[in-house]
Amino acid sequence: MSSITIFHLEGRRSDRIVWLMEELGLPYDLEFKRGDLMGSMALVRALNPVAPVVPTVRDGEDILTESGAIIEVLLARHAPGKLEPAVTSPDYPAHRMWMHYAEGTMCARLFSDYRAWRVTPPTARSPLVDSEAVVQFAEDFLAAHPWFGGAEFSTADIMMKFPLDVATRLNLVDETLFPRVAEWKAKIEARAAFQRALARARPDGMVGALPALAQHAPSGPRG
Ligand SMILES: N[C@@H](CCC(=O)N[C@@H](CS)C(=O)NCC(=O)O)C(=O)O
Repeated sequence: MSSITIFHLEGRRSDRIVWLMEELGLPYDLEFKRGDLMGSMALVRALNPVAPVVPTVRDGEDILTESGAIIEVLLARHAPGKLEPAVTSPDYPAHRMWMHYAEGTMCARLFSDYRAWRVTPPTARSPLVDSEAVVQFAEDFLAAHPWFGGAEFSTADIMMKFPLDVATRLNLVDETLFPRVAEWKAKIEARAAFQRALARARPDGMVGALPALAQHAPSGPRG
């Protein structure tokens, strides 16, 4: 048994931690009920009844939640200096920003639009920062940088794959408007570690996928 156990739901944010471990070549145990999201959640609830969310990771005596923080803790403890730019690198500030943007802004905006647009399909773009605006921000960054961490593949890419998949899979944005994001996804999906992670984390593909929206907001200027 490894000291690191990942409590997992197929196709959800815990994929990030499985992928991280595959990129690092570190051993880990994976806990989930194959094809049974409710059964997998029951395992998490038994471990962490107060805050049952996925991913939850047991690292020795510690129970860790929040995927970005889990990645930072696992790297600092088990692979210092790997998969992130040094603090002295010019890439460091952007890497940190994307590490936190993925959940703090991108997932927040995507899921808020998803919930609202499922109830009332949008006829106009929001004057606020909406799904198209957050994906455009990513597209613009990738026009000038090969990876979200700058020059090299990093944990910022691991954080950003989930929301950028959500944006297109759930039809929150028109995928054809974001060719740099599409190229980046293709590069990610060609990585051997990503493919190993998929084989382990999603042996049956997506399980219980949320339905795609019938309609997203019309693209173009906001307001
Ligand atoms: N910001 C958190 C989000 C965690 C989260 O919401 N995970 C979802 C699965 S992707 C979950 O646990 N859903 C079950 C629930 O909210 O009851 C993270 O990055 O870990």
